[in-house]
Amino acid sequence: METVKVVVVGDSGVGKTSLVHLICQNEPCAKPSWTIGCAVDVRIHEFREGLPEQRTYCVELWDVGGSAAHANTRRVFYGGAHGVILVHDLSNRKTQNTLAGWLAEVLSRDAGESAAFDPETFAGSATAQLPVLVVACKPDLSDPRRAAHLQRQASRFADECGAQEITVDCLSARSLAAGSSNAVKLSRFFDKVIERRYQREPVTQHWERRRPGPPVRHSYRDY
Ligand SMILES: Nc1nc2c(ncn2[C@@H]2O[C@H](COP(=O)(O)OP(=O)(O)O)[C@@H](O)[C@H]2O)c(=O)[nH]1
Ligand SMILES: [Mg+2]
Repeated sequence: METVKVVVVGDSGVGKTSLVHLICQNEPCAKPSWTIGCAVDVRIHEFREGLPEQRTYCVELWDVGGSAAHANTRRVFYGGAHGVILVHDLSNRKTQNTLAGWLAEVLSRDAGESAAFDPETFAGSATAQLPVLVVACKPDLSDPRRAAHLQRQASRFADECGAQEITVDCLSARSLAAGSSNAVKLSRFFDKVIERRYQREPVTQHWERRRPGPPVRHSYRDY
C-alpha cells in the first residue's frame, strides 16, 4: 500500500498523543504516556472516497515529543514528511504563539541546525511546500469566551499559512465521528497530502508506474 508521512507537532501536553490515538484507533486514549522521541501510528485512509478514483492509502502519523530538551535531536523525525499537523491547547494560552515556531522547525529540517530562519516567512510559504492542518485540543477545558479568543489567534496563523482548522476534544470519540464536519476536514487534509505527494503521477497510473527498487530518500523539494 502506498504511504504518506504526516508529522504531528506542538508544545508538550497539548494533546498530540491523544489526538493521534483518536485518529488511528477511533477511540480516546485513556491514559496517554509521555512521548519519548517519537511514536508512529497509522491510519488507513480512503483517498477521494466515493469517487471513481477512490484508493486506499496508509497515512503514517509521526507523534513527535515536544519537550524543549529534545529540540536539537527531533529534527531527524521531520525528514520526508508530506504534511504537518500543528496542535495547540485551548486551555493553555502559550501554545498558540508557538505554532509558527513549530512549523518553521519542520520546514527547516533540511537547512542544518545552525541555519537562521524567520518563522513568518516560513509560515507564508508553507503550503507551497507541504499541507498544514491546525488542531485545537481541549475545548472542554476552556471557558467559551477564553477559548474563542485563543481560537481566533490560532485562526489568524492558520489563515496566513493556508491551513485548515479543526477543534477536537480528544477524550470524546464523537469529535471525529464519521460524517461529522471534523471527519470531513481531516479526510480532505489527508487527500491533499496524498495529492501533493503523488501529484506528478496521474492518479490512475500509480500502480503501472511503480517499479520495485531500493527505497528512495525523498526531499520536499521534489514535490
Ligand atoms: N479534557 C481534555 N483533556 C485532554 C484532551 N487532549 C488531551 N488531553 C489530556 O491532556 C494530557 C496531555 O495529553 P497528551 O496527549 O499526552 O499530550 P502531548 O504531550 O501533546 O502528547 C493528558 O492527560 C490527556 O488525557 C482534550 O481534548 N480534552
Ligand atoms: Mg505525547
